[in-house]
Amino acid sequence: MPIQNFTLHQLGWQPGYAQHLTLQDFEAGYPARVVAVHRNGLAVLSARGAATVILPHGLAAAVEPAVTVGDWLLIETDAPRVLRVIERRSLVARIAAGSDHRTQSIAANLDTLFVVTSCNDDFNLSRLERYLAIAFEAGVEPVIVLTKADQCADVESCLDAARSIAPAVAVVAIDATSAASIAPLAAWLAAGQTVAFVGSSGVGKSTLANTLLGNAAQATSGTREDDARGRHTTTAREMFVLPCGAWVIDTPGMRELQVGAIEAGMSAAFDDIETLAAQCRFHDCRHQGDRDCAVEAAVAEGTLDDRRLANYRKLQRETANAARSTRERREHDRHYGLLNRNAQRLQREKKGRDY
Ligand SMILES: Nc1nc2c(ncn2[C@@H]2O[C@H](COP(=O)(O)OP(=O)(O)OP(=O)(O)O)[C@@H](O)[C@H]2O)c(=O)[nH]1
Ligand SMILES: [Mg+2]
Ligand SMILES: [Zn+2]
Repeated sequence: MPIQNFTLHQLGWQPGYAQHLTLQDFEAGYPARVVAVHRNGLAVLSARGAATVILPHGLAAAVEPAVTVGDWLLIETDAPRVLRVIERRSLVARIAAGSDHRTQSIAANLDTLFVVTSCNDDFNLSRLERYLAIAFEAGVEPVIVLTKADQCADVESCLDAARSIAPAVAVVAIDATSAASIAPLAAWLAAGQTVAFVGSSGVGKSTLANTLLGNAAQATSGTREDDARGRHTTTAREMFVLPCGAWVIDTPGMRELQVGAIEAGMSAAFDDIETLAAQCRFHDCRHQGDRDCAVEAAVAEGTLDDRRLANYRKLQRETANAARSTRERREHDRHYGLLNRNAQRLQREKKGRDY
């Protein structure tokens, strides 16, 4: 693809970002958007074109979760040096696989999160609820995309089921391999908009990205690897522009998507349960055999699905665990930071005595 110059507006810049910058910031540097994270640096695009920059250690350590695709940086005017990471408008994140419960960034500064699942094997309401809670927590509009509609005998019941868990969220069923079929997605793909695809491996995220790209360069060249079964699977994260001017972030399918401390996202995704909970007799009702529990009454009446309640409980537990781990890690870091500073002070005093 020829190197293209984009205006800030085309890159997705919005006036809100400037609120966090001073006049001095604009004199010292210019905004650039992270379009790929490589081992040897961050690929950025700005009104000046493409560049690769390295995030200084101090800056990297100060931004948590880490800088990711979609982030905006302020780059020094006369040198390819990052001055600061511009405050994010939104961040989609999860808890990294492994034990230490750190939050891992998926994509920053999105306008829309396409939650992709297929109408067949992958279709799972509890998984969809999990993604919706993450999108709401991030402050990003979710859209549920049901792929492989061409291989499903009863698309309508998939659509109805998806709508039943989130009445306010748009749901579209498509054949990701067909350009005509994906036309309904255009509503979220105006120039300068940034969207990401998330969902299990094999549901068709990259296929959809390629169909959106049409005859433009392949969305996935260089970012896919054949796995043991000869399938193509997305391995890297990058952002690319569609012919319509929208930016797309394709992500690798995640086998286990653990949620962080997403209290606000949970309230938005499960507002029906939280409204019911407000009517329970006891304000600390656990909705498990407690007296006069409005939530369990709704399950008994058949107005609330017990699958949905079980999933809500499960996600609440994950949220509480994540919040506790973050608290514990902060305390741990504070404690060791203090020990370290004391050790350094002792060393300095000792040195002073030696001379
Ligand atoms: N018939 C049909 N096939 C599809 C559709 N969407 C995806 N496929 C096929 O499903 C397979 C997997 O699609 P990918 O686009 O690689 O899936 P992915 O979500 O990017 O997977 P990961 O990168 O592993 O996360 C490919 O063989 C696609 O051709 C669809 O809507 N209809
Ligand atoms: Mg893929
Ligand atoms: Zn209750």
